[in-house]
This record gives sequence, C-alpha cells and structure tokens, in this order.
Amino acid sequence: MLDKETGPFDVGHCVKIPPVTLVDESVIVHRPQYRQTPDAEKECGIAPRNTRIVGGEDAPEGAWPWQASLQRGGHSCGASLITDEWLLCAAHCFPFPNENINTLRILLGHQSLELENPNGEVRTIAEIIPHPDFNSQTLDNDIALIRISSPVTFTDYIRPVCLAAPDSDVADGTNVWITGWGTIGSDESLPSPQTLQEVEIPVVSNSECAESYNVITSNMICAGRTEGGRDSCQGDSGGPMVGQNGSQWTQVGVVSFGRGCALPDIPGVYARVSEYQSWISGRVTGRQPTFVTFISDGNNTSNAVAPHLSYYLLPPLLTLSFTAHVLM
Ligand code: 4AZ
Repeated sequence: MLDKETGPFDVGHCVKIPPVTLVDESVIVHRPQYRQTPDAEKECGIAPRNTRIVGGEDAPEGAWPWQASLQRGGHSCGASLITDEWLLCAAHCFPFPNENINTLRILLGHQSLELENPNGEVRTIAEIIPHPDFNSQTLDNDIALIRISSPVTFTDYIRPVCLAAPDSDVADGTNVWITGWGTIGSDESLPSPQTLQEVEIPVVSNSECAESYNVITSNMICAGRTEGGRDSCQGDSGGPMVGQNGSQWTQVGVVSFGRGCALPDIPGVYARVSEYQSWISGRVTGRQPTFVTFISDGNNTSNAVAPHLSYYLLPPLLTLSFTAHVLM
C-alpha cells in the first residue's frame, strides 16, 4: 500500500512502483566501487538481457533473471534465486507454521503473471528455512531460505544473483534497484498483465531511518527519497534490492516492511543481506551462492549530466592545474 498506514508497519507482500523518469544510459558510468572476493565466480549477478538500465515501470523481459514469485494460489511474495535450487525470501512471508508447503509454487523466468512466459519455469517447494532469530514484532532477521523441489538450468532469463559479503559497505546515497509484482499504490494492485516492476531508490543511513521507526537494527538497511514517490510496497516483500558493479548485480537487501509506501521521508526497510553469509552458507546444500564485497561511497547518483560535464570540465581543469604548477 502506498499511503495507507496499517498499524506500525505494513508488513506484507510486496510492491509499489510509481512512474520513474527515464535516465540516460550514461548513468551507468556512475557506479559504486566494488572489491570482489578473489575467488568469486563470475556466474552470479549477470543479466544478459539487461542491456538498458533505465528507470521505468515495466522491467524489460529478462532484466532481473533472479526474480521469483512465491505463489499461494496467486502471487504472495517476491524471492531471489541464489543457486540452482535455493532462493532468498523474507521470514514474514511464512507466517503459518503448519502451512502445507505442497500448496506453494515458485515462478522463475516470468515477466508477466498473466501472459504466457515462454522462458518461465515453475517449481514446488521442498524446504523452507526461516531465520531462527526472526522477530515478528520488530521484524529483525526478516530473511528465509527456500529450496525448490528440483534444480533449474540457468538461461538468460533464469540466473542467480550475487550476495553481499559481510565486509560490504553500502553508503547512504547509493542507488539500488528493487523489483517486484506488488501493489503500485494504496489499494492499487498491479494492473493487467501484471508485468514485473523495477524502481531505483537511494539507500538511507540507519540513523536517519531510525527517525521513522521504533526499531531499526544493524540487520536492516533502508532506502527511500526525501520526496517519496518511489518504493516497494505490499506484495514486494521477500524480493531483492540489488546494487550494480559493472555488469554484475549483488543483492544487498530483502524487501521487509515500511510505514505506508513511498511517503516522503519514510524509507522502506530491508533485511541487510551482508549480515547473513555464515547462516546462508551453513544452510544451503549443493552448489553454494557467491558472496561479493559490495562497496559504494554513495556517489553513484542518477545524474546523467555529470559524466558529460566531466568531459567538458576536465581539460580546462587539467590545463589550470598544469598552468598553476608551471607558474609557481
Ligand atoms: C508490505 O506491505 C510492504 N515500502 C513492503 C515494503 C514496504 C512497505 C510495505 C516498504 O509488504
């Protein structure tokens, strides 16, 4: 929900994606600096179809190949593929301890929830592991693992995302992307044909975020704009918040909760993925997810002007400093 408050938190299922201004491609010049763990495989975080990273509403087909839908009859939560048989989700997406998991489904490689998805796969669920320290009051540790019943073969449309390693550092101001099939406004469900939505939002520091909520722990990361208007919302929960390093995408957050959606100065709250490497590694069987150190100084603002500016400003500035040296 966008502007309706339902108690202290709107916990739910995932997303509101308001219209977003198109951004020039040169934006991708401005990206966070990353250090990648030396042994990191190149397999994760690659979106071969995501050749055009622009703001917008409908995500291009295959732009976010790790995006999954958890279905309880219909769409219930988002999730992200981290290996060929494991997904990351939110613990609050599993509020019924005695739920029959045979009734749940995972959709992969889907762009629309209504149209034919020629690149789509459907799986049943073999195992759900909510974080043992999930606190349903504060929503601390709102993270869960899902094992699907049989592995998927990676394609351009179904691929795992990289996960943020513990030494990651995502400064406030870092632009991250959030994707999902959640609501696009207050009581406004995603219209037919329910195309996956994407939105780019800056990260907000935990101290600033704590001004909007009673409890913000170090296991959480927040994102939102002063002016509001862009956010995750009901139905996006469990889905990924990712940052970009060149052609590689790393998940830094899991959609968790918020007060309303897209309200000015009220950030959305996400589980901080970099806190969970040992828990994830200890529980995931088979192929292991790839953890990448994601470091951003927060200066990757979506400002299409800056890269061009630098072209024009650099030569005169160089000339100036050179002149100054010679003159002194
Ligand atoms: C929800 O209801 C929800 N803007 C998820 C995320 C946010 C708000 C609500 C954050 O699932």
